[in-house]
Amino acid sequence: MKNNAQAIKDKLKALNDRFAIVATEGQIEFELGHNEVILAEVANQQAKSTISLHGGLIMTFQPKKQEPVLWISPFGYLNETAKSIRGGIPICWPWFGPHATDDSQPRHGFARSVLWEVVETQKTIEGAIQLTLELHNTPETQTQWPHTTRLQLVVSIGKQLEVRLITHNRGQTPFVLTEALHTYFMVSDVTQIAIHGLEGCQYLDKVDNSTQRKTQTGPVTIQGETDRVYLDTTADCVIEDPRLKRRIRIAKENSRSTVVWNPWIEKAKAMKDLGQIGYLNMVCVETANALDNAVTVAPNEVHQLQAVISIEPL
Ligand code: TA6
Repeated sequence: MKNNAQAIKDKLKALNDRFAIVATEGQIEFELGHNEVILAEVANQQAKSTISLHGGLIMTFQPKKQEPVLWISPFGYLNETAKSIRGGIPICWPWFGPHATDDSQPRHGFARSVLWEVVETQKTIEGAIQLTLELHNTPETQTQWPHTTRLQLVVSIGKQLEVRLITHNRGQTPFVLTEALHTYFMVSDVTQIAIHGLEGCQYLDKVDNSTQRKTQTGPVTIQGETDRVYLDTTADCVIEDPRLKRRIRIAKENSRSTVVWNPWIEKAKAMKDLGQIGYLNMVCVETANALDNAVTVAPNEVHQLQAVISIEPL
């Protein structure tokens, strides 16, 4: 146990020696969080953010003089199956939802529940801090995903939050993946918000067993359990939050699906890590490629899923 603690301390020191940027106008440092998870703490003139190396989870993002943009469980422990802390931006990869053929595989893939490696930190000319994490094949992931891939997560923290999930196919054969930046947004009261951008889109409604395609009329509002995969949409989404007097804009690239999820009261109770009223303060609007929008990546090709999250006054 002592050796393990020392090994983590040594790792932390090595990360800080190599990757920390300490400057008055912008910095990134590595610290130890709960359960000995290493966290990247970013703070600059424009925003602050915490990113966990466990799962590459962007836990928080808060632009200067603004309320937090992401919702994160106040019960910030790794959940009962140690998949991920609920909240922030879990990475669903290389599949979204249940595995297509094997129920014993974890929901939403394995990227959110394994350790990522830091490969680069830098300060951009705009003054943002950029952190690049990488996930390599291991003997364990190879059994779940028998393809030679390099997965990178590039996170840029500035006035806006930019997230790029980059899949490199380093093998000899094409593969098909589904994926999502499963983003939990903080809202004042989920029953009072409106999500724009999906008007006229077709969606599969998991609450209605996804039996038929439905068409969205008007903005999405949440008045009960909501679990929808909107297909064939590349549009920006905007969460309008009158009480917080803000709009959250989610602009995306190389994403053809948007998932909207709120578990509502009963499911939230069963989940334990949402708390009594957690469901009221969160909504997931996920930049995704799911179901029919699965992506094929040819050998030596790179696929880059991107979301840019920014705040506008209302
Ligand atoms: O993206 C929506 C969804 O697939 C829902 O069906 C819901 O269960 C949610 O993700 C959370 O999944 P998790 O495995 O993190 O509990």
